[in-house]
Amino acid sequence: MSTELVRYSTSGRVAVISFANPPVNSLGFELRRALAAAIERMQADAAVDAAVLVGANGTFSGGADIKEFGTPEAFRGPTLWSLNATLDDSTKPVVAAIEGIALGGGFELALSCHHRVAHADAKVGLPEVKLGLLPGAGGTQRLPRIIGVENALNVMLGGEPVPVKMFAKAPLFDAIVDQDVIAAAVAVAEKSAAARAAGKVLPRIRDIRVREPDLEGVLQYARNTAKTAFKDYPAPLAIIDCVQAAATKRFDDGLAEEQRLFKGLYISDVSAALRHVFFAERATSRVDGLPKDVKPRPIESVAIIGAGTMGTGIAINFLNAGIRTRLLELGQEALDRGVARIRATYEGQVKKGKLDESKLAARMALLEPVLDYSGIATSDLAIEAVFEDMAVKEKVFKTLDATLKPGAILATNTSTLDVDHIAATTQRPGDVIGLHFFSPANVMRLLEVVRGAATSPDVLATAMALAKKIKKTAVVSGVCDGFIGNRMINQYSAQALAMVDEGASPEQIDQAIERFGFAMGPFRMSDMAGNDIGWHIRKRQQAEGKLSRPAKIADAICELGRFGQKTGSGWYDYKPGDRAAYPSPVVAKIIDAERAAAGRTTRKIDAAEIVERLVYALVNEGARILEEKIAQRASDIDMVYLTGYGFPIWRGGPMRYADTVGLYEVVRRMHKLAALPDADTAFWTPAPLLQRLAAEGGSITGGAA
Ligand code: 3H9
Repeated sequence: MSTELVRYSTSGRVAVISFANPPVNSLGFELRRALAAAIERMQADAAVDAAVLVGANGTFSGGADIKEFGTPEAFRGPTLWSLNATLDDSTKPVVAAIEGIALGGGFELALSCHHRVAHADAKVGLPEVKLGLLPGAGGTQRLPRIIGVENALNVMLGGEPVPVKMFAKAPLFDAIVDQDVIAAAVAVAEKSAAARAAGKVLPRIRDIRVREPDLEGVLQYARNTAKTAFKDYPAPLAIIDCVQAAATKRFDDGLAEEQRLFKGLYISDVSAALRHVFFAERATSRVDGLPKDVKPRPIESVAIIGAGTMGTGIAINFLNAGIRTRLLELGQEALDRGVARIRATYEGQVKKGKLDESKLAARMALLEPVLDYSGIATSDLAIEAVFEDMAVKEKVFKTLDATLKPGAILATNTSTLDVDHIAATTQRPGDVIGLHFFSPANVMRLLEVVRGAATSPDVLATAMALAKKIKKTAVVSGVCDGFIGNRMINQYSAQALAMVDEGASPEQIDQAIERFGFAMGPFRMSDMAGNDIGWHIRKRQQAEGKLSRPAKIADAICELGRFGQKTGSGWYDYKPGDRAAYPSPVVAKIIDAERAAAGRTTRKIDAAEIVERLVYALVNEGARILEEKIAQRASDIDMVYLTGYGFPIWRGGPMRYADTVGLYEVVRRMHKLAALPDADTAFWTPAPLLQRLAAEGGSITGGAA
């Protein structure tokens, strides 16, 4: 196997060692072993004086094999550490020839070579921080030596791939070329071998001394920034510690410090969670049951029905992606308002320097305001974003069905309604799909793609491909009330409301869950989204006989017109021009009155209970959603919560969090919650899937707990 991974050839007296491990040449055990063997062969090969290391298929390497992390293979020798040490010990010069990307351990391998030659379009970087790690194969020690402390900190704390051209002035690269990188690297290798033959010492980054006159100041600034910007992440501070070691200790001591800190991060919950997110993000695009040969339909023009906040937000996504977009509204005034809202969004971006005037003009030129359905007849896709009411949606879909050309896809942006019912109102249920955008639709990354019972495979494939084009994280959901995200949030909100009934204040609840890491607690979130939305849903559920728990306090607040930020008051009070939420005496009075009317004895609810009840409400419903196959996999549920609901990314999402706690413990705590005064025992019955996995000692996300 190892011979397939590495190809050894020669160019004159230079060995060209080409390595491959598609798709990104990650440095898994087999490849490391093959590379180590090739370097040894080169050392012993009397016919060569130097070597070039090059990644096959136009890319150097994406770094250590993240799939190996958490398995014994990750550190099975030869490790990256020993591979780099072999290069340090090499008596012949080795040149890294970099095309495409050299990231993480891949870049660290290149830094261990004596020389580096890069293609002008290549990018290098140390993205370990995004996985909750630090560059653990010498990166924290070598990079400050070659590009300086401040630049190295920026690369390592930012984690983004950096175009090599940014380093044109640093001694990082011997050459940056537009053409044949291997030929250029061979030339550098020959020159270096000749210099060595003439008695010159081989250049090694490890032998350079770090020079930073204001080391203390630079490190202090970095630490202060890291403490505020990444408060729940341990990796950035560890990176700064390593850089300090690079600047103050001998190379080998610095390397030992780097390894020690790397190992600590490697076994941390935060890193395990972030690694889970890395794969979860990529797994969302895999759709079960979709034939391999299915072809997405071409989408050249899109129509959005409804020019309200949601419709215009959705339109912006397509305009940004360069897709012709028709915006339909039946009244001129509402249409004008919608167009003005889109323009104002772009103008805001121009003001902030995020967009230039020419792009603004180009995007607005793609927008076609339309007052009549006949104006959208030739669109390839129509997305309805009208009022959340089945009768209204039915009417829209009947009209769309009658107007749009055959083969056009009809999508609904409903957040709760039955997509199958909507599809059944048309003559083309196979062409109907749910595209549930989250507000603000031009900002939020999440898109729930709702697969109806009749949705055709190519319609689903089209939606997934289009989501990628408009840079959304698309998660496939089956049909149910609220789909994945809102169905779960209903349970979470129910617990939040129940805790207010039982004795907690909205601000206590918000603070507890925000300390856990949520971007916003349930009451602040409801005030932002609009309390009338939940009120409207509760009324519908009541009418359908589906309202399991009345929410008297929430209803009373809405009856006063306290819909949230947009009306200047909600669960909290707001001041004009200020988004800060102030505890409301009016709400406190309503709460007291409702508690008294219900004859309740209240109790103090501590932060730990608040967090458990909110998060386990999500977990339990998530498990049900998984059992019912509404979600394809637990990690999809996590992506919904990370990209749509402000769940702390470093906890990996609700399902991953449950695995971190341990499912046995989660179930045990649910039984405890069921035994509390006023508890809804049915609510806290663990989903059968959770019970089974807890009994088996299993995990729900499939990863190591
Ligand atoms: C490290 O190096 C630690 C060392 O410092 C110390 C060690 C001691 N491993 O993103 P894509 C897969 S930590 C395994 O869709 P793109 C990915 O899962 C590592 N697999 O493509 C996907 O698989 P699938 C530091 C990897 O073109 C496929 O490749 N390195 C790895 O949009 C395509 O990926 C990083 O953190 C990997 N390292 O972007 C780099 N990388 O098709 C992480 C990718 O089955 N990777 N895969 O879903 C990236 O940033 C992007 O994937 C990359 C390509 C820019 C490389």
